[in-house]
Parts: sequence; structure tokens; C-alpha cells
Amino acid sequence: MDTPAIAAALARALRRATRVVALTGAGISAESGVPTFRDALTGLWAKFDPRELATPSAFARNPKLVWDWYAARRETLAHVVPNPGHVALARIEALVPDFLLATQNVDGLHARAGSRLLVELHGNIARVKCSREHRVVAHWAEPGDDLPPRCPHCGAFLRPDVVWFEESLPEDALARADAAARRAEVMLVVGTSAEVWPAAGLAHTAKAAGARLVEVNPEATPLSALADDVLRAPSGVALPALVAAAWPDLPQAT
Ligand code: BV8
Repeated sequence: MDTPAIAAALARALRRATRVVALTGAGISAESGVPTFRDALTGLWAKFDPRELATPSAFARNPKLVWDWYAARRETLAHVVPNPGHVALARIEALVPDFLLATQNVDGLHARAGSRLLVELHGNIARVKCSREHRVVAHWAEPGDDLPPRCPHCGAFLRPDVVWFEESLPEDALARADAAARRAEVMLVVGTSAEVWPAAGLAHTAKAAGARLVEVNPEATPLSALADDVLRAPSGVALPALVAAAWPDLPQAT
């Protein structure tokens, strides 16, 4: 796909902004080879609805199935690296005085790309916790054939340290993201279908507070009509182009 043209007004607004917030979804990791959330169920998982797997009731009903789904996703992540879209956001963090990246992704790729001012709204698949105490467990023995591994402290099943549907988001992460959305001059919404709340609500919050809303997504979403700028392109192409247009004097990322 061609590099999108970046409007001069958008480039100027981003360069002049002192307060920027970004919200990302699975689409920013697509070019790293990580299936998006809805595509995550390719192959073996094609017959399940992800919203049926990423729930406490699914885990209670079939802990091994859910554990294996996350183990398969961790295995995929062991072979992928951040893409130019992740790197571009890490560069913007270094260029803007007050920046925060709120991600819905659990793949850890933003941190690997160098993002530090980052909140993981939905947890991180690399972390595992006790399903009863919710204490993170650093090491666990891979299970036998039948069940997820058990907590070394209390014996309950272990589970991924991610936020499932019907579970509340980490309060501090959501509060930081909400405060950043309320003060942002520019909000970048990248690679999300904007259907899952309360994360999607951050874009509405930023817009209502006066931010310039920029959508980066090859497809339209419920936010498209709200956006001031739409970069209808893959984020691995659009975000580096946006950085180059806003900071033309910077050397290009290698
Ligand atoms: C909660 C972690 C309180 C696990 C995930 C209103 C307010 C509050 C809650 C709700 C509400 N309405 C409904 C709810 C309930 C629910 C919800 O939002 N349901 C939806 C389906 C309507 N929300 C919750 O349950 C949340 N908790 O609110 O707690 C509560 C308590 C009790 C009862 C009710 C509420 C918790 C939600 C978190 C769920 N966990 N992930 C895991 O990963 O396994 S959600 C998961 O899907 C992702 O994390 C992400 O958040 C979400 C959507 O995925 P996306 O990231 O957007 O990816 P998707 O595949 O959908 O889209 C990819 C996009 O990328 C596409 O647009 C595509 O075009 C684009 N793309 C593709 N390639 C590229 C690209 N873009 C750029 N470049 C490319 N190359």
C-alpha cells in the first residue's frame, strides 16, 4: 500500500503539540505477524469466538482450552518483533514533552520497541497469575496433558494476566489513560476496531475535551466519523510517514 499523504495541517498540529496521547489495538501488531484479535482464531481457533474464550466463564468451563489458546499465542509472540509502527510511536514519545501510549494489546511489542510512557489497559500475555489470589507468578511448570499449571502458593489454576471481557481494567492504567485523553491536544487512534469499551471511550473523551483526533487504520471504524484526520493505511507505513512529515529534519528511523 502506498505511503499516505500527510496533510500539512496535521503535521503542523503534531509538531506543535506538547500533549499527545495514543490508543493502539491489535492492528498495530498485524505487520509484525501477530494476528489481530478477531483473526487470532485462525487455524485451530477458527471455530471459536474470541469473546467466548477471553472470559472468566470460558476459563471456568474449560481451563485447559483457554490456557492452551494463550500458550499458542505466547508461542507466536516468541517469533515476532516490533514493526515500524511501534518504533514510530516510541519516537514520538521522545519528541513530545507530555506523551502517553495506552495500548489494548497484550503482546508487549510497544515496550520492546522502546515505548516507556505506556499503560497496558488489558494486561500482558507474558505474565501469568493465580486465578484465585491474582498474584503474578514468575515461573511455572508447563502443565501435563490435562489441566493448566497450578499456583505454587494455593494450588488454584494459573491464568494469563490479561483483562478478560466482564473483568474490570486496572484502575491506575485506565485513570492515567483517561487523564491523558482529557488533556491531549492530539490523539492518535491506531489499529483498533474501537468496539471494546471502556478503551474505545478514551477517543470520545479526548475529542470532547478538544483534542484533534487522528485515526490510523486501513479500514473504517465507529471512530472514523469523529476523526479530524484519517490515515487509511497500515500503521507500519502511515506512522513513519506522519513522523517524517511532522519532524522533517529528523533522520529517518533505520
Ligand atoms: C469492563 C485482552 C466493567 C484479552 C481484551 C461499555 C462500557 C464498559 C464495558 C462495556 C461496554 N459495552 C460493553 C462492555 C463490555 C465489554 C465490551 O466492550 N464488549 C464489546 C465486545 C462490546 N468490555 C469489557 O468487558 C471490559 N471490562 O468493561 O469491565 C464490566 C464489568 C462487568 C460487566 C461488564 C463490564 C474488558 C474488555 C477487555 C477485554 N480483553 N483483550 C486477550 O487479548 O485475550 S479485548 C481485545 O479485543 C483487545 O484487547 C481489544 O481491546 C479488543 C478489540 O480488538 P482490537 O485491538 O481493536 O483488534 P480488532 O481485531 O478488533 O481490530 C483490529 C483493527 O486493526 C481493525 O480495525 C483493522 O482494520 C485494523 N488493522 C488491521 N491491520 C492493520 C490495522 N490497523 C493499522 N495497521 C494495520 N496494518
